[in-house]
Amino acid sequence: MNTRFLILSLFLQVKSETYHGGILYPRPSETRQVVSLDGLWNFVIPQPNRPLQGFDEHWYKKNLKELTDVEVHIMPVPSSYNDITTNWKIRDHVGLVWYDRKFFVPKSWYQIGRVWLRFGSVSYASQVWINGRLVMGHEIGHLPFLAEVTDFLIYGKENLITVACDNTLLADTVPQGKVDTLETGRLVQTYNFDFFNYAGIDRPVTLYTTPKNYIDDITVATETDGDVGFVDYRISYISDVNVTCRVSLIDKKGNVVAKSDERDEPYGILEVPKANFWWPYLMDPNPGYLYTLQVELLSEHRDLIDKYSQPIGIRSIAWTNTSLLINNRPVYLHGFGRHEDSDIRGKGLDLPLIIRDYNLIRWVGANAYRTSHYPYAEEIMDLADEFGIMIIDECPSVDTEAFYDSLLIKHKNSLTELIKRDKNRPSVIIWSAANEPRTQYPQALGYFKEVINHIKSLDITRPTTIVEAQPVNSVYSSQFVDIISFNRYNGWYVNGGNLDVIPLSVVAEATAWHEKFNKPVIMQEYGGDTLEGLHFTPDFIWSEEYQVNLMSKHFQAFDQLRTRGFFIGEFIWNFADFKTAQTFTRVGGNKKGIFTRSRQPKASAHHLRKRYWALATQLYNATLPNDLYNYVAPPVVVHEEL
Ligand code: GCB
Repeated sequence: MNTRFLILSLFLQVKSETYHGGILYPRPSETRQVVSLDGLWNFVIPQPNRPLQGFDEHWYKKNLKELTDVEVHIMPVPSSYNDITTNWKIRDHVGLVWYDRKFFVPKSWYQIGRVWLRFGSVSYASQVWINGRLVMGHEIGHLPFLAEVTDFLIYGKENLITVACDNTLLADTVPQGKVDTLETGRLVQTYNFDFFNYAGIDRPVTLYTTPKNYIDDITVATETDGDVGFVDYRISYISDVNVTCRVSLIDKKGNVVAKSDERDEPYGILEVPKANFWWPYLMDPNPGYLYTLQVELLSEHRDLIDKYSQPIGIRSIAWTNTSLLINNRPVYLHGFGRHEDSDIRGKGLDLPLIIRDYNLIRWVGANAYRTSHYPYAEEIMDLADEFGIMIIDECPSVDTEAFYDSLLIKHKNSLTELIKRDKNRPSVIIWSAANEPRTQYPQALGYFKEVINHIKSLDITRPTTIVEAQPVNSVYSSQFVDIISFNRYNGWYVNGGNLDVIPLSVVAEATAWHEKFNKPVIMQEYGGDTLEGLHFTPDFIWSEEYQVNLMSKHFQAFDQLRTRGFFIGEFIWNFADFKTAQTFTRVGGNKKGIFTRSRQPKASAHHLRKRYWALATQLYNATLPNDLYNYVAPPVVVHEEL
């Protein structure tokens, strides 16, 4: 039996009540309070032969801790649940799992206005109850969702929150998967994408308040002209009284540098003379400059009703058929494909890990990465804004094999939610509609035409891409995008063991993509699996030497391509080793990282660091770090012949 059928049918019943407003990140202010529900939750998996046990027995009305015929675990939130216990049946479970915890709501919140419940993400589908009453449902992982819960709470008392979470992937989920039944009757989840299908409440859970009349959403677009910055804003609010919106732009020192005029309309353009532009890392000594857009909802008598502060960066993006420009300067992207992945917590948000990752990204001299193959946590994106790392923001569509109408609807929904979430981020410079769909099928034509049109209907300020893996002459999709992206594993899946062929193949393929579509081209993935500590000279596949030499051959190709004017980026696969499904082609996961899964450098990381810093020096005059090269000998002095 497929457990998803039930959860989805219930899901449909609540769908019409699902919240359709903005999904602003919960931030405390003079008018808003935020309380975290992260911590240790109770966790239960139904009995193996009773996948719907939780629904049959109304677990959402009970304390999971008191159940007697199932094992109750303690589960940290946020985290993926798969690798926390010692039980493979939990790691490989397919279908519903249940979480609950108690929490206290202060009496002072009674009639405070509104109380909201927000999940950073739950993978894959979920339903949420408070005190036994269904509050909301959400499908598609890696994206936030929220609902107003004012009338569901008991004020000044303990409350119960219950979450049912279903990790099943089918033909019409984003991403697609398939459920098979083994001879023993156990369900197994299969999928073609190459990362472990981690599940659970993997991002923060927050309860927060807003006044009854409140700021619902903020949309910002910025432009630059000389040293003047322009901030175009639109505020949406919910109010049953007449209100105005006072908008102020505040710099890092706390000075108000621009503000709305006396009419305080919910839209307008702020002009910032001598603006500090948001620059990418290494392009400017002061990258990632962020202002605060302070929005105040005011009553007719100018009393403060609600206040929300949104970080923004002032920058422009433009693109031609050969280049991508930030603040009117062409950029060359040098970075990675990545994953949200680490030991034990899986895809769960982990602050020490994400700070370590950004320290490594900056150490290695990368200026960009792609959120392969799904949207990353908002806390991760905040750091990209702050450090000036350029992001290709990918929705969760990966390895789509068949194009159904029902899938198209969900694919578009995932983009609606992603763009709603990330539209104000200066770091986001390209929307990626999908990774490696089977675009050689004619159905891909109508499908991707609609997907790209959908993105354009939501945001025309950023270019779009689809990351292709099919040969250039067989794709039905890339005609619709602004920037061509392709993945190719020369020296690995293609011509494994034959590194000498790489420069020729890469130059030929990148050139063919440009000639066919007349658009800028990025190589989004190249690389080879490498077991740290395995050494061979001459190089041999899987060794550290092989990975280094495979990279050098690509660097030669990239440098040739850079002279041709249309090649705008190189992304190695992958930043770090990561877990995959169990298969004979993967030894403990995918090992194409230049860092290990515990974030230590392989030889390739040192090698890549020399290239990325050399590029930054050549292109943007960045100063080389003084530990880039180890001392070997005094510089060789060449004596002129007498
Ligand atoms: C790809 C995929 C990526 C895989 C990678 C590999 O083309 O986009 O998800 O992990 O190849 O290592 O096979």
